[in-house]
Amino acid sequence: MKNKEGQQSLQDSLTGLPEWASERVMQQIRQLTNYEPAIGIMGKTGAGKSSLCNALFAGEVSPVSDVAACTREPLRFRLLVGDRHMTLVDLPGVGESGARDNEYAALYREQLPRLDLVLWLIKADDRALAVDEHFYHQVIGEAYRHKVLFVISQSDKVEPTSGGGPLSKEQKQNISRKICLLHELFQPVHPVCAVSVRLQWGLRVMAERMIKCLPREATSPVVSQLQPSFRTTVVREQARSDFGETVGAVLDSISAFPLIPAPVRAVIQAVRTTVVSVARAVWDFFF
Ligand SMILES: Nc1nc2c(ncn2[C@@H]2O[C@H](COP(=O)(O)OP(=O)(O)OP(=O)(O)O)[C@@H](O)[C@H]2O)c(=O)[nH]1
Ligand SMILES: [Mg+2]
Repeated sequence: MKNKEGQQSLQDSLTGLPEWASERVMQQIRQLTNYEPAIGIMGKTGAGKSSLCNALFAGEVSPVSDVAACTREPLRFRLLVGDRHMTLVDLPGVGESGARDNEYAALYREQLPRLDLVLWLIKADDRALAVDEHFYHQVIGEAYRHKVLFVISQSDKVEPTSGGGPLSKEQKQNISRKICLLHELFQPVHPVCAVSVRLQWGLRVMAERMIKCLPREATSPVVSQLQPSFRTTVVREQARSDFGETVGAVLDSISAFPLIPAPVRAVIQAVRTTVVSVARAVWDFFF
């Protein structure tokens, strides 16, 4: 219902365009509002992948294991919030022994192009980072590094551990050191985050970072999958602005068609600002 209202407002902002052009714009907007995002999760077994997903996203995501590795092959989970879907892909490999780089490289080459983002978890008290480093450099490769967001998980396990209370000043200092260390080792494209699901610490900042790292067409659909407490103003405004930009880009791409008549191109360019502000205004109807 709301969705229809949003579509009608956008449709109205396109009057003046020939029907074929406005149809085309509306079709691409419908694609944007129905986009199903996909996020990959990596990290050694027990890093806290399932726990983090359950904490961030609304609805049950995947079983949390206390003992043995329960994630071997890429496991796909489809989340449903309202009438929107998102896919989470639990990716295997990091920390496994044996020379299986080629096998994993093939698997990742197949998975990575389809993922909007990869969350790579490193447990706060894990010091065996050579394995992660090796995997990052040998298997992920240059082409996909911009899709990786490193997350230090279980930050409450950083020394000196206290026993369940909030993080001490010393722990926070050691977390900062760990963040610096990861920057040195991986030279990541995006800044490293740190969280503790147990203490519900760092999650809001992490969610904001994640939204910033996503491709523009994926931000709004991911925001609608977040737990309500992480749909902060910052997150929502970023998504709203990204949605406006993607709608603007739709108009630009049509106006760049080689055979488009000059007067039509002029109309498209003239309505662009209005259409983008309408898209921003009706964002809440869609997401
Ligand atoms: N102290 C603490 N424990 C945590 C935290 N997050 C997860 N855990 C615990 O760590 C263990 C492993 O968590 P999972 O979420 O199952 O880890 P996983 O990476 O999904 O593990 P696999 O599926 O086996 O690869 C569980 O016992 C969790 O309860 C945290 O922030 N702090
Ligand atoms: Mg798991």
